[in-house]
Amino acid sequence: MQNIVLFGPPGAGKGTQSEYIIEKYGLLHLSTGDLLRAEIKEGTALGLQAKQNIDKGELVPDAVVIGMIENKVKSNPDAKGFIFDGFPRTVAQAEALDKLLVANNTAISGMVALEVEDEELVKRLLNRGKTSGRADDQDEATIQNRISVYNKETKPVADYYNAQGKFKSINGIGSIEEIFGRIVEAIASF
Ligand code: B4P
Repeated sequence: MQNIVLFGPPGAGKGTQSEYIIEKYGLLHLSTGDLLRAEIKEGTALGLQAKQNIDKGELVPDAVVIGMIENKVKSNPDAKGFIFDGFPRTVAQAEALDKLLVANNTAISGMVALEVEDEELVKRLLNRGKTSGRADDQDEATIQNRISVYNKETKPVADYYNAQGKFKSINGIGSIEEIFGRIVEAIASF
């Protein structure tokens, strides 16, 4: 089974590149951002709680996202593998994911990190905010908060996989096709 984590700051292109990865490798796409936005759209209790965190640029509590991923992994026993997009975002989430995969007789193959500088992230997200309708993309202070939460809580996840020899970092600036080419090279090295 091939299980890839796509990593990077908000707006680095994780969602964008995931679509190409799914098509090439036939993996199942698990985006915690998409799953949470679907809960918000349906107006579930989980969605209402998550919306309060997301709109402020904060992370949703670990237990909530870990529970969602557990359900998805367990309900897809025949998947060829998974692309984890935007998850894990804390070391506690990474530890929970490792345990979950071991229980399912599999493991993470590797993590690919997209490197993009802050100024470009802000530009991309404000630009997406013009059409996405996402409150967290529309206000520069909220975007800056998302970037600082990433630096504090999410960046250590890269060290977690690096310590396991499962980390590759690539340049996330360039055309979508160029970046995808770099991702394919990184995946081939796992
Ligand atoms: P996510 O939905 O994961 O999204 P994201 O970080 O905004 O963006 P992504 O990197 O996928 O960007 P995209 O490809 O779309 O998270 C949203 C929120 O949900 C979080 O802030 C948090 O509150 C919550 N959440 C999610 N997962 C969680 C977890 N595990 N734990 C706790 N909370 C969680 O690209 C962005 C823009 O850039 C697009 O407009 C795109 O067109 C553009 N773009 C992409 N590639 C480009 C390129 N090469 N050049 C120029 N522009 C490009």
